[in-house]
Amino acid sequence: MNTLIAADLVGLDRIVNSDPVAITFFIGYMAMFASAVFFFVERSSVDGKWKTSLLVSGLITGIAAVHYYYMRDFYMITGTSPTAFRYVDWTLTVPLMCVEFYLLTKPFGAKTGTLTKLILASLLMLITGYIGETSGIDNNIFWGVASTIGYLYIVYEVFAGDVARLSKESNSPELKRAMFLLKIFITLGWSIYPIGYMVLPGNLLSGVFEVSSIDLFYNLADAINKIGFGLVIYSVAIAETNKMRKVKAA
Ligand SMILES: *C/C=C(C)/C=C/C=C(C)/C=C/C1=C(C)CCCC1(C)C
Repeated sequence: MNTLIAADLVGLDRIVNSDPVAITFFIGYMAMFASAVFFFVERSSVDGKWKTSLLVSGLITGIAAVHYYYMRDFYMITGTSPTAFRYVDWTLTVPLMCVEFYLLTKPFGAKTGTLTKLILASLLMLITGYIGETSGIDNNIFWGVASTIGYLYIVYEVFAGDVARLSKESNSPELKRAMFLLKIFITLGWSIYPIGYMVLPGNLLSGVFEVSSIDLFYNLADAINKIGFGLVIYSVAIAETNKMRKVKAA
């Protein structure tokens, strides 16, 4: 068979023809996969409770890698957004990011109630977001606003609620720095998603970008937030591990 025809069948022509959306799916998949391997392997370099945090980072990027594998193929074959895969991915990975916050603040008395509130808010955000993306042009602003309420609640918890209060009680500068960076991810990094959502027909940015650019926003945001978030956790885990080892050695 002629190789061009074969490439055409699996949609590889989109990459050959430098379709930016296809390329970001391709790179996104490799980046998530490589990060998952990194976090799993690095578990052995950190102590005790930090192993769980790195395990969760590995799961977040690993689950995303599997979804990107399917989303990439879906996009290359159909040329449309893999919305259902996207939301299944987020429904698994966003609650796991809430678990990361819980694990960080647990030594200072975080309760599972806080974790439950964060997870419920993220489910509100994602379920209404999914309805908004799939229910057509008339309602997507309404559902987008509903989703934003869930999002703002998470921002509130991290800046002024339980998570903020508990991390203030820590006397570790490393943990405080990590919390500061995670707040930036939640406010700036996560805000890329609603901006992407607004390119949908009938929404505030429709017409400014092509509809397919929603996946450019989402792919970029996922890489920043899932991998970046994991690296922040990794750096505090390494710093705290080294500190403990020095104390033990002295
Ligand atoms: C790894 C995946 C992450 C961190 C996904 C985060 C997703 C959001 C913060 C999505 C937010 C949305 C809104 C705030 C309003 C419009 C609909 C959404 C779902 C795109």
